[in-house]
Amino acid sequence: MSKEMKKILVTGSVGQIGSELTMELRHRFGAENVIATGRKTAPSEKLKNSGPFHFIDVTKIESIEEIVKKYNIDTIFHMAAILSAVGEKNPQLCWDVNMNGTLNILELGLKYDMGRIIIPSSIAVWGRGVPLDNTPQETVLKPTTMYGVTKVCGELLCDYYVQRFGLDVRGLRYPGIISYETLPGGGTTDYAVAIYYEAVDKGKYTCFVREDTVLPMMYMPDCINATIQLAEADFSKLKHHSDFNVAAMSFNVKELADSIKKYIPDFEITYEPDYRQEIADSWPNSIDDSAAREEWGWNPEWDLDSMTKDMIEHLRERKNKGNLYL
Ligand code: AKB
Repeated sequence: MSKEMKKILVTGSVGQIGSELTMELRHRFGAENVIATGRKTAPSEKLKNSGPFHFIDVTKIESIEEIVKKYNIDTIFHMAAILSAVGEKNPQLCWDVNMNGTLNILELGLKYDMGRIIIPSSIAVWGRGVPLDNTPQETVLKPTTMYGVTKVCGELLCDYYVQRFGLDVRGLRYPGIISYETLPGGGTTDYAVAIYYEAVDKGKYTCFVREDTVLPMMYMPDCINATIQLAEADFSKLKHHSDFNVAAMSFNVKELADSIKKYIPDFEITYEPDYRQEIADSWPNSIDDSAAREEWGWNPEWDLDSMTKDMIEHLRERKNKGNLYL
């Protein structure tokens, strides 16, 4: 049986997923038991005022270790990472943060006999030579971005710590995540979030990938559920560990824009593809997540239209209060 999660550390808690994950973990496990950390960006008032927050640098093991010792941490959600688009601008930084950060977390997991560690992966693990539709769980992993390279290495490293040292490490391959609380930073799938903000703000959007670009996507409530559900799964029942495919929906940009037009009929979209098109083209259209469904009961709830309705309602509410971009 897996050990209980009593004192949880979240790295990257100021980021798009980390910020909402931290709030949900605080809600479920007690605010004082979830220690939020970030590197540079100031936390929102909500994050800062709801529980402990510290600045750390995941590339420096002593900076993480100080927090691990101070709070007697037994569980880590390691969300800090450099994403694909920024990673292509600065591949060395991407390697440093993603690989050394992951290694430091795993080493501390061993040293402090931690109960469980969650380290996410991404659809960026795929590249040339995979079927683009319903991409299988087990297949060749040949990414063409540094971010993808670090995610493949990260999965292998995590699985090595599971097999070699018996450390409880779990991870899932996130698709593009869409949300309205915190803007994503530096990813290729960021257009699928920006389009909603600009639609509500200005009624138009210029997209940096073509209209026929299809990628797997997921709404944030499903993403948070998937992450916590995998964290709570019985470790002894898992056949995979650090590389679960998880899918929710797939659509091209035209379908996304058409879904928005149901709520904002005058919405206009134009296309100016840039270097991120090539990254998007190297990733699958849709993925087979039957292993996640079988091993820990994964079952997404949101589809494109229910997500669009919810996104637009929340963003309109924010715009009316004068804080669309927070
Ligand atoms: C990115 O676009 O880099 C991320 C991801 C799919 O991991 N959102």
